[in-house]
Amino acid sequence: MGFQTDSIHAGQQPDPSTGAIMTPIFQTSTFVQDSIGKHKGYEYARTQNPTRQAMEKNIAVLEKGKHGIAFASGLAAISAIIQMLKSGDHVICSDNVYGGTYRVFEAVFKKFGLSFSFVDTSDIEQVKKAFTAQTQLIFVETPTNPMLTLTSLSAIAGLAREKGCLTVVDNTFMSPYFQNPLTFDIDMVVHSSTKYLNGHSDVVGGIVLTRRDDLAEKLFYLQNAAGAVPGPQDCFLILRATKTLALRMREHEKNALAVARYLEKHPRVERVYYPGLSSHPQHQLAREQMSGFGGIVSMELGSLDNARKFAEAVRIFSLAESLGGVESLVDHPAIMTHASVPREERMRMGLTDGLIRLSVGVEDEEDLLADVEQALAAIG
Ligand code: P1T
Repeated sequence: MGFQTDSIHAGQQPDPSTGAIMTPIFQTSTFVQDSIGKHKGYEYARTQNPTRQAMEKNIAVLEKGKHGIAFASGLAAISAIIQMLKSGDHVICSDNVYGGTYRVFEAVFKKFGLSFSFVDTSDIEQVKKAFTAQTQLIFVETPTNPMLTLTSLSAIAGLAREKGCLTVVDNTFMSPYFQNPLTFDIDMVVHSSTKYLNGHSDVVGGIVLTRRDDLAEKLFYLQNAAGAVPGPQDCFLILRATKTLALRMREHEKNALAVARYLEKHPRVERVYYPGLSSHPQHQLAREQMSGFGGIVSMELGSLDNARKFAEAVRIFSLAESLGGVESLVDHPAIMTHASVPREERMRMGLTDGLIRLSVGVEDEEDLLADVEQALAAIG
């Protein structure tokens, strides 16, 4: 089936007891059993919930996977992946990941004897060098948040096969509509479904997708055993939202490309980061492994003062953390989303105090361009 047909139908059937075309919100914590140990496949709502299962199956199909395992947030999903490891294991991670991902690895999991090397995974030689005898996992964000740097999916998958370790790609920025890492032989994909999958800035959620039965079994075990599950209403909202994912992503991309092209010509903007621009150093790789370029554009405004003036002047864009909703947002990564990354690390990656990240929404293109124009003029 095509992506849009799957997004509307996969994982869902009319409710057998009523014919309701939409999967009901099974707002229940437990399920009545016919006799001791005799039940309809549902025992307790941390373990199984029909609304959650429909959402998991739907997104598994969209990511060209077999299993979806949902969590209460993107970070809960990432944490479940790390919980598959044991004390002493080593993880190689992209140096520019979401600040919260960096923080949970460094401030939480390190205490349990795991170690993490943050390297520029866009350079496969650096990944090779980071291997130790204990390396069990490579965690890649591509494109990265917020520098929009790409890592070659086939290079990472090939190296991991050679070395016998697992691979994870955080595909939050592209959504399953523009990139499917599992088709490149990546073992697991993770999403903050808070972002494009839900798309309406009213749910926090996360999900892991995989083709491998052995990994799914471990993740379902951790979902129940550690218990960071999403509630049924949030699952319903995400399931509703994926029906329009393709439509939204096409509009996000159209507007983002228009904004990026406008910014590229503006004298106040020192640099624009967007994989859809031919000036992006990895534009060719973007064309090879993604079917589009997404809705996030970052730009260098030269100083914190300029960034602050821009963020205060926007009228349609709102200054807020998060991304991927239908409404446009502005983020200042250094002080907001990536504050937990040490300053030297940030500077090395170009994540400066003058960097602004735009999550370009699906409002009218001309209104967004006019807003950006007047906000840049406010810099003076
Ligand atoms: O917020 P949560 O649902 O827990 O997801 C964490 C997460 C994971 N991966 C990526 C690539 C992300 O961007 C995020 C969350 N990011 C933001 C809140 C942000 O504004 O960048």
